[in-house]
Amino acid sequence: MLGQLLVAVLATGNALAAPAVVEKRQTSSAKCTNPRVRKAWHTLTTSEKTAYLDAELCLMNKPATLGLRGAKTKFDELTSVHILESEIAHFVGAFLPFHRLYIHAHDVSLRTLCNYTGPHPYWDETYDSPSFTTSTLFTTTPGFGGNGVGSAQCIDSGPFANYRSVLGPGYRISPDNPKCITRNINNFAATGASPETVNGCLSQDNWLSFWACAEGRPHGAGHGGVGAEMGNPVSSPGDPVFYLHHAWLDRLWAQWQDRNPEVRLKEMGGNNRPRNGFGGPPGDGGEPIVEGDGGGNVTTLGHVLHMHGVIPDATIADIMDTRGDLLCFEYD
Ligand SMILES: *[C@@H]1O[C@H](CO)[C@@H](O)[C@H](O)[C@H]1NC(C)=O
Ligand SMILES: *[C@@H]1O[C@H](CO)[C@@H](O)[C@H](O)[C@H]1NC(C)=O
Ligand SMILES: [Cu+2]
Repeated sequence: MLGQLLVAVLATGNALAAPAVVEKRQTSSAKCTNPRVRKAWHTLTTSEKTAYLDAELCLMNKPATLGLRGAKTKFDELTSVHILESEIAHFVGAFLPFHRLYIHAHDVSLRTLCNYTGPHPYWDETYDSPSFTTSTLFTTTPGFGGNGVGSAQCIDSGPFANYRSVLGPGYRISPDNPKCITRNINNFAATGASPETVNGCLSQDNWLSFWACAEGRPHGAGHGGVGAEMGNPVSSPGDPVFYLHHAWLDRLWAQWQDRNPEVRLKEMGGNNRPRNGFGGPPGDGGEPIVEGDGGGNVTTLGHVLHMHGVIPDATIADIMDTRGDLLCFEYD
């Protein structure tokens, strides 16, 4: 069923500039006959960029409905899901699976709550490496606005300059002191997204080594390179750039899977609890629960990914194939 590969070799004069996928599979799913295509931000038209930013603003203007700790808006609720799950969603086997479903929850929210019909964009950090400071993300033409300013590091340009949230940094909730979106954009971590680094991850031959590679320097690139809120492992989705960073990391996994789909669409493993501790949310009933691995501490395809009502929970098996029934998307 996965036997038929549509091989489309990308013609390129520069191998380093194109660590991209070289083959597109047909979908193996009965329901997913026409997958949505996720595209790189820098390739979107001005009107596509504006439509995406407007849809994000729409989530920021919709009141919360799920009663998740502290959340005031639908945008906050997504951040809350990440805060609640952060302890068992990082440095664990479910790291990439959790974030795949989580970015999908963001995409579904944009489409169902805000009538968004465009592609979920990703930040092609390889394209911008080694200079994140000159990325087309951090503009107003249109874009996500620029760097933080002053000692508070608040962004003061772009569509999200006026957004305030009571969530973060970290597990903190400040009902009386909602805070701005902060950034401290820098190029120190940008080499973690270099073509050499990314190709090094893509050439790993098993899941455990691929995951370790991906969660290392490529994952650290966007978080460290945007800095401030994005540098916080718990509350980083408070900066909407998060969703483009993690879509890019998810694309890396999808590209790696596409190199050997028969094996890699089923290949899972890793520990369920972070090895060196992560610190959990304060005792307010929101502690994350590891479920679906038969009580073991090894991550399996049965592992349940919790979305706290934003979208239904799903197992890792449900999200292994982006072109499967549940997700039904692919990367360009
Ligand atoms: C989305 O479309 C529906 C149906 O046309 C409309 O009722 C609703 O107001 C729209 N929502 C937004 C946020 O634009
Ligand atoms: C649990 O996971 C840790 C970390 O991966 C591993 O070292 C340990 O052997 C596991 N314990 C059991 C009982 O499987
Ligand atoms: Cu995360």
